[in-house]
Parts: sequence; structure tokens; C-alpha cells
Amino acid sequence: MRIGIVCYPTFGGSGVLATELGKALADKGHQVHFITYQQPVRLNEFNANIFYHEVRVPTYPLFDYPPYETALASTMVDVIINNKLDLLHVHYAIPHASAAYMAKQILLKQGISIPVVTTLHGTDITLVGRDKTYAPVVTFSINESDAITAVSDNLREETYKWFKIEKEIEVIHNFVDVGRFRRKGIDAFRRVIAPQGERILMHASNFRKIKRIEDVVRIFGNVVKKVPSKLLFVGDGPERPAAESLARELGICDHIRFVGKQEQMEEIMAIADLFLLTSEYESFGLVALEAMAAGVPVISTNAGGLPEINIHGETGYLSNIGDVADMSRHAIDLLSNQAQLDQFKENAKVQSDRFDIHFIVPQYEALYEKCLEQT
Ligand code: GMT
Repeated sequence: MRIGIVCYPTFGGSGVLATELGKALADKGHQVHFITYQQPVRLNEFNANIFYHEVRVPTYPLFDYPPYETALASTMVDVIINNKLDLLHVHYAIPHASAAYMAKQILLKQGISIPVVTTLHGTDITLVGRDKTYAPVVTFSINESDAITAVSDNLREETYKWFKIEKEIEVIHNFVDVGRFRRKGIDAFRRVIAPQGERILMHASNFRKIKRIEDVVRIFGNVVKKVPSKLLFVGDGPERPAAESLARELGICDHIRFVGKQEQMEEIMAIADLFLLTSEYESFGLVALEAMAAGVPVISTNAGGLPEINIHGETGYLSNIGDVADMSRHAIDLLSNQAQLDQFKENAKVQSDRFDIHFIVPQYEALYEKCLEQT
């Protein structure tokens, strides 16, 4: 098949998932055309089946807000015609689903019919999409998609709850390339972070408010009092200064490292003992799945789709949002009991196998086939 993929090219989970999907489809012989405003961060290798089309947004002094959606829809039309695409798969509804609708209508006038698959990722529904400024367009364009998928059962339910969706939403869970994440940590790297053999805790995200990273700092503040340990913060974002100042206030700065945005997550995950995800909401929590694939147990909240991947008392623990005491207790218990930690590490790997790329990608291929049959 010739497939167009539209996504955000940034470090966010939706862009990562879309890029990994495109790479996997290309490996299976499909021709994949990425359409975005920037090279996706995980699109970092050459593959003869992968093409990248940049959306240029010409500016003009009149534009306080350059019309990205118009530029995207026009680029979609151009790429679809000139590369004879069979199908368009857009990730994150805003504004990709409405741009796809516009492109589809333009192409229909030219006698070209192309199915559009929309994958809902989370904040496009639960946060941004629900805002009444966007909701009518989001609802319309989701309904106009030929197929709709959500990355978790929870997100499917949330979408039906908040939007008037008249179509079936299929759940295709996010995936991880287990083979890539299952590696031994580099000892030298581990020693740099934890020279005395301390435990390594990790958090990775875009440090937005929804991630509650101050809870991560507070949990670590409790852990480090009981267990010699270090905390690695991977990523960057608006809440970083608040987290740093809290760490200073708690006097634990020397034990915390902010390593910024990282592309090779598999290498960093491989040296961690425990992953902390304190979010107020996660439709899925792709980063937690990547941690599990690397054999790292997860202490998380029980928000959104997280209970669909993190199994309480097996692969880690789930706590109520903001219950720092509960999360601290679980972290301390687990890190203090080597046998139990080893067991949880194994359980985490087994659980991540259920979401392996080789199992999930065929579900997208089957959906594409179905859409093409119906067109
Ligand atoms: O977590 C974010 O803020 C980024 C966001 C995105 O759109 O890239 O992530 C969402 O999509 C990911 C991939 O499907 C999910 O794993 C995340 O849970 C989801 N984030 C939220 O629902 C907050």
C-alpha cells in the first residue's frame, strides 16, 4: 500500500507512535509518506520505502496566525495526487482530521477517493479537543473519517462521553518494539549516574502540568531518605523550573539530573530500576510501556488508560492522582526488596510483550485493507 502519515514531529507520544508505525510499515514493504512541518524526531534512519514531505507555511505580514491547516490540506492534496497514495492516516485529531477532510473533498472534485483513518491519542480529546473553541470541528472531522481508532479502551470511552460520535471507534493499543528496548544497560553510563551503585529512578515526559512532575520530585525526596538512589529526568517543558526549585527546597538537587530530550530512549531506560509516571491523565502512557519493555517496573497513577498497561502488584503499582505517600511507600518497598524487584522486572517484560510491534502493526494493516475494500 501507499500510505500517507500525518503527525506532530515532536517528542510527544503521538508523534513517536506515528513514526514508529510508519517505519514498521515501510519495513514490511509498504510505501510510507510522512507529511509534517518538520522531520519527525524518530525518523532518523534511511529506508527506501520512506518519504518525507515538509509542510511549508508561507507567512505574510497580515497573518498574526499563519494558516497551518490550509497549508497542510494543500500539501496532502499534492502528495496524494503525485504519489498516488491509497490511504491517509492522521494521528491526533487537531488539526489533522479537519485538514484531511478538506483534502478529501478537494480530491473528490477531481474524481479521486481516498480513505482517511484518524487515530485519537489523548489530549486531542480529553483536553484541547473538548474546549468549545475546537469541539464542533473536532466532532465533525472525526465523524467524517472513514475509520477512527483510539489508543486505549479508556480513550474510546472518553471520546464517546465528550463528543457526539456516530461511528464505531476501534481500539488499537499503542505498541513498542520490544526487541529494541530489551538490552543490557551500559555499565559506564550507569556508573556516571550512580557511582556508588545507587538505585536509579526515572521520569520522562514533556514536563507539562498534566504530568505533575512536582509529585515525582516529592516521591523521590521520600525515597532517597530510605534508599540510596538517583533520579533522572528525561525531556523538557514548562514545569521544569518548578521541579528544580522544589528539589532545591527539599535539598535533594545533588541526587537529581535533568538530561534533556533524548532520542535513544532504549539506552537510558536500560539503566533504570524504577519508572515514575504521576500524570493526572494519560490516554495510554507510551513511555511507561517503553520502560516495561526495558524491564523497568512502573509506579504510576491509576489515571486514564494506565491500568490497561501497568498491572497493580505485578508490573508496578497504581495509586490515586496526587497520592505521593502511597507512591513513595510502593517505591521504597520495591527498591528495598531485590527478589521482588527482579520479579517485577520480569513481569514488566512479559506484560510489554502483549503490546509488541509485531502484534499491533498487523491490526492497522487489517484496518487499512478494510477501508480500501469499502472505498
Ligand atoms: O503526553 C502528552 O502530553 C503527549 C501526547 C501526544 O499527543 O503526543 O501523548 C498522548 O498520546 C500518547 C501516544 O498515544 C499517549 O501515550 C499519551 O498517554 C497521551 N497523553 C495524554 O493523554 C496526556
